[in-house]
Amino acid sequence: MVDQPAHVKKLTLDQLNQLAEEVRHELITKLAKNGGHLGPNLGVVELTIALHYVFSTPHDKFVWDVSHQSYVHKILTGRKNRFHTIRTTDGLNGFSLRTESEHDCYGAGHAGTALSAALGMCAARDQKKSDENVVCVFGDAALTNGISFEALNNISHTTKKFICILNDNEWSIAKNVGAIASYLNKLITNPRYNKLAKDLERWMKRMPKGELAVRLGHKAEEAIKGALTDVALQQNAVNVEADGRGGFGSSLIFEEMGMRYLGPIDGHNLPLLISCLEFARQSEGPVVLHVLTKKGKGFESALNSPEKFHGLGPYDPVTGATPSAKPGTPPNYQDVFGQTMVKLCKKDNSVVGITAAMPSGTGLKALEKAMPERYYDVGIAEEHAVLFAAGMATMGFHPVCAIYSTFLQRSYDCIIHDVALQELPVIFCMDRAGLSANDGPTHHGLFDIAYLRCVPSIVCMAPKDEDELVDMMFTCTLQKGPTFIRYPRGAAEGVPIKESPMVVEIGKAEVTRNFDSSKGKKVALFGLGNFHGVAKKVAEQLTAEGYNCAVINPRFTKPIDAGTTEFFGRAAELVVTLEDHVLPGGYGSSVCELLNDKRINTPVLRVGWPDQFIEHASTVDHLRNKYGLTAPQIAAQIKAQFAAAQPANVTSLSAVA
Ligand SMILES: Cc1ncc(C[n+]2csc(CCOP(=O)(O)OP(=O)(O)O)c2C)c(N)n1
Repeated sequence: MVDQPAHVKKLTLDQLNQLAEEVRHELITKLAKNGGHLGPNLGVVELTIALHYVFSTPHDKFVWDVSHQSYVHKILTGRKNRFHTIRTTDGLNGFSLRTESEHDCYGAGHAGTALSAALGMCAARDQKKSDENVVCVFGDAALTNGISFEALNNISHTTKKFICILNDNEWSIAKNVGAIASYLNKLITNPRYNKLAKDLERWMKRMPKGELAVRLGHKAEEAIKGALTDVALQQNAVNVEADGRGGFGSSLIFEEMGMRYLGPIDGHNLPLLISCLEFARQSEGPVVLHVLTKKGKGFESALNSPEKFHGLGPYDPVTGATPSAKPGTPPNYQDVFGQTMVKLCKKDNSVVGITAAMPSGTGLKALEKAMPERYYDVGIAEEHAVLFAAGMATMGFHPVCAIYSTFLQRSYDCIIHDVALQELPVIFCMDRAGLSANDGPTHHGLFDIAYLRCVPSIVCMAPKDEDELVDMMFTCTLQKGPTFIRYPRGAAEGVPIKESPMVVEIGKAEVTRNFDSSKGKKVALFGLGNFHGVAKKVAEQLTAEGYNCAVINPRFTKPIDAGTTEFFGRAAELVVTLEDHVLPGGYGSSVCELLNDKRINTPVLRVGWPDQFIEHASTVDHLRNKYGLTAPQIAAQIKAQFAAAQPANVTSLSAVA
């Protein structure tokens, strides 16, 4: 079994090609049950094998951007036996994870981080005067990210030895967009930039009898020459005027940044990849190797539908068919969002939709289809998306930024400095607020209430169901300042959506169940967003056990409803807050602050995620159960609160230490 880099190095070219076949089979068959990032990984099979052939991890460092394409690396670094567990409870993580393997030198999940992190490693190596090779693999879409350019700007000033691999498959999750995508296309098709063939040929000729060819067998040398000729022929056939402006531009951006550009090369040609990587390894000065790959290579359905197969749930490993939703399944929040955007845009000319490379994930694709002129995909550029929205808002628009809670973290300064400070009516729709169970900690949206709660003058909401989401979206379009709506991943509650949305009064909670006249202990349950449903279940159980429960749908995390909170704070014997968010700084914290400010002593039980990074798991239910967030577990906690003895009268520090 080939499952260690050392094994890869011993293989002949034929065996390496066979390994590529086997790895593809492993990816296609093992991911079928639970899903995963199939397409991107099928695209980097040869590249990853070649990397492990030429370099030696963990001594050498591979830094994968986003790292959703690191499955092949996992298979080749001792994790083949556990590969079928990927993205499931107690299984492998779907991204690089430092704690998972010594071969994962850097963790990721968000795009655009690899170049900077890898450059930091190079600087550390140079400081230490050690000799590790640092290889950074980043996608053509990750290159649209601002941080990538901040790193590129810095590389040649910082180190002499840095190997970047631009894995260009022309796709982000959707088709890559923007000027950088067009630029890369020019590089691929412009014969003037075909520098690799000359460089590489010269280098190969210098090798005594072709060292590489000796190792891989003579076929390798022929294959390399063949591939080089292919590249040259393909490029020569292209019209140099093809960009429509009399040429292809005048300079190579990477070379202007002080890096040596090699490419473009066929990223599925193993001997060519190996020789280029060997060449890059001995190069003096930072190098960018431009590798052309096909997302989904080796699986017809994935090749035909790169967007669907970028990341998906279970599928048929032969046909690629995915199961259709069971009849009666509620719509996903993202789809309700997308359809509502179309309706709002039709009614209100000031509304536009903005996505940062996530048209299908956010549901904004519906707007792209229905009203493309009101839709903007700005690439993987969340900061830019927010600033762009701010600019539009200054001109009377209500831009809707559809950005996952976790990715919006990156736009924090833009939210404060550009949107909030200028009181601009940008609307933020934060999907995946809460858990993204099989992705794990890089993708859970568990911090947004806390990071937004301290920003002055903004309004933040969380709907209890899809009908309220629509009401809230409509309400946001009527506001004069920034508004935020958080809602979870996946299926909504299955409630009917009203024909016409209603305005939600800002800062007003909804009491969905009041205390009754019974003599039971009074518990006020403030269930935020999707935890409103949990609060209702807790109330049902406790009521059956003789408690007197009220349930409140807070709707707003900023401003919270002071009147309703104060009323129930005074009326109840125990206040319980429930939220799909970390406890520190969350909604429960704001309730505690308010009750404290009003000198109300009613105890508060805060229910939410603990102060730690939550791991990945097969399902949300598994994690809720593990962390005590199911209705019966919460009911038990509430009963324990009443049963708990009064705190001792503390007179010395050591009594509490
Ligand atoms: C900051 C951030 N925004 C959005 C995403 C969602 N996302 C994951 S992969 C991806 C596309 C990456 O495309 P590319 O870098 O070209 O790599 P490929 O999948 O094509 O190999 C996107 C948008 C993310 N991971 N991080």
